Amino acid sequence: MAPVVSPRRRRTLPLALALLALGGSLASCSRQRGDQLRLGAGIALTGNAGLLGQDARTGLDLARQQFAKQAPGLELQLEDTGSDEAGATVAFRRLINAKPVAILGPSLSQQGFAVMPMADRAGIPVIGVSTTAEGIPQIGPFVARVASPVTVVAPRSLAKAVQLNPGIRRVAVFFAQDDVFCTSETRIFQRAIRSKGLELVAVQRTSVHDTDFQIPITNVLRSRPQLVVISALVSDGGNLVRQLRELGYTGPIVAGNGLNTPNIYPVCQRHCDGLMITQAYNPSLANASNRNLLALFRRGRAADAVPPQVTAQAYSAYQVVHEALANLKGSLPKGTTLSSLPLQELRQRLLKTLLAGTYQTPLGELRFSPEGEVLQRDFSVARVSMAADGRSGRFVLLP
Ligand code: 1QQ
Repeated sequence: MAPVVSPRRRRTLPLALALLALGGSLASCSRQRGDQLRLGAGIALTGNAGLLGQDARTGLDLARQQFAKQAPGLELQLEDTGSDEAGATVAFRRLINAKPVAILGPSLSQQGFAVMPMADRAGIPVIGVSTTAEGIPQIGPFVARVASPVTVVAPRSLAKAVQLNPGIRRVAVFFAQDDVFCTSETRIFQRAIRSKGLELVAVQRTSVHDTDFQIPITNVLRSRPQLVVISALVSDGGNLVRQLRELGYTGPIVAGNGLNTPNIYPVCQRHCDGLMITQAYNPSLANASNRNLLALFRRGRAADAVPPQVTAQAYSAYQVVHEALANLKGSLPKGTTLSSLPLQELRQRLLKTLLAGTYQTPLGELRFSPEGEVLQRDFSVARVSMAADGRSGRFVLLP
């Protein structure tokens, strides 16, 4: 018996069939173009480093908007790593199982040494967005980063502080001993202090979990430092800065990359004023990529709002992967799609193409060493300038 078709269904059936056919041909068309690839990202959205990871999330989101209409299409899978190794391990396991073409992240070097080897062993290119400790690219052949290392970054803020305060002789250092980025950064700071002939009058260990610094600060202030240099993360570092000022320290403070976010404002408030921090991002850079980032960032914000460094780094990481995939696609024989390559081969060729490329990003021109270390040219040093109410501030780039 013929199926009973209601008059309404009879009218809509041909249309439905036509749409189905069109959908099918569109699907096979997009498969043919090979344009839908998965990009993983493991970022600290919660915990102590969440305040830095939020900046990265903004950058990834803006890059996704910017490149949404350009081939190849990337589907971004973002996982929260939390701020420790255990959270990062869960997030990276999930990402690896999702079979991405590459993974961006994690936020902290401390997490990177735990999870980058996982991606490396799986043969997945993993691009550090904000991991600046020494040794990250050396983790394995599939590991690279867009964040310039402490060896390049840290000495600049110290040199600027000394240039602006030529009378300085006595320097005290604080560092969080339970974070590998902090121990790496303080090593570079301390080397730079000694090489300038300055006296290291105190080296004080703290923890990223500390909130009360009264005792270590009291000990350090006894050594009468004329400059304080801090390697810590956002919450502990911000509290340390605030308590240093509350306990009477009035000299200059150099802070490391762990405090490099406007999200420190609610933590150290008016006491953030004057902090000196090296910047791998200059918002006034006049290239097309930075103009795009600024325009996207300013939508729904003040017309002169500027993205934090980590936002620009995350945006750049996404851009580099996107452009490397586009370059790779261009090198394939006509008619060959990226997704027609076996996934492992695609990842290997992506890595090779990525490391060989030159990219005009919001961080300026980026290239990579064969080992995956980023080669960046442009840096500056910012001085944090807080409004009188202690709520808002700016990172003012020093000449
Ligand atoms: C690192 C860092 C972080 C503090 C930046 C988010 O530089 O862990 O290497």
